[in-house]
Amino acid sequence: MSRLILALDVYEREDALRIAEEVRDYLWAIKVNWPLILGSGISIISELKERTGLPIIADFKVADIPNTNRLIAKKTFEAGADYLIAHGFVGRDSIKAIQEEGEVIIVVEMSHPGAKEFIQPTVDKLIELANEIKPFGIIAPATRPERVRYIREKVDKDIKILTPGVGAQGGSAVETLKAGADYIIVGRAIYKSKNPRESAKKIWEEIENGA
Ligand code: U5P
Repeated sequence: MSRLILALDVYEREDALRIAEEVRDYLWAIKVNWPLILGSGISIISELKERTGLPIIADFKVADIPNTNRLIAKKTFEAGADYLIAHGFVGRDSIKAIQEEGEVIIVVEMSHPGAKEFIQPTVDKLIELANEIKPFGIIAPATRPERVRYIREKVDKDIKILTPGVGAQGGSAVETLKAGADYIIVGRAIYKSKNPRESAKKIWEEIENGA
């Protein structure tokens, strides 16, 4: 099974469906984020699922009180999403409210430079939270393989590590997998390329040969 996840951050429905169909053979899942939902509506989730047959990860980075998290989660899973990404820093009760509706993925450390300001100092507590409530997976930064290694050592083996930051943000798929990541998330390096299928194939081959 592939270990590549496409971050499909385009606005237009037609672009999203075309790119998804072109690259689906090299993917484990498709991640949708606010740009696509705001551009094309929530129905794009079920359309992508029908066209590709792949799991859909809704990267809404939900960060609210338990009741609002539950309301958001309910609609997201009803729309066909298989996983919902949420922030852990809002506390256990907020995450548990999502888990009552479906599978959650918790952000433990983000990939951008600013993640060092507030999120990185909180990582140990977020790992503790993950080990306690056992989400499907957690998000860790492909831009900092040494942090992926640190997180992998501390987080339970059965919790998957999903890592954005490969390609446009400078991270390497092979280095990130060697550090212990389970899945690589790639957006611009695929959907902005002249030939998304070829670009996805190249990264898939790198993953298969290098990990
Ligand atoms: N994403 C990150 N870093 C994080 C969490 C999520 O890049 O720490 C998301 C972005 O919002 C985007 C994708 O959807 O992963 C990465 O896209 P790209 O940099 O490969 O284009």
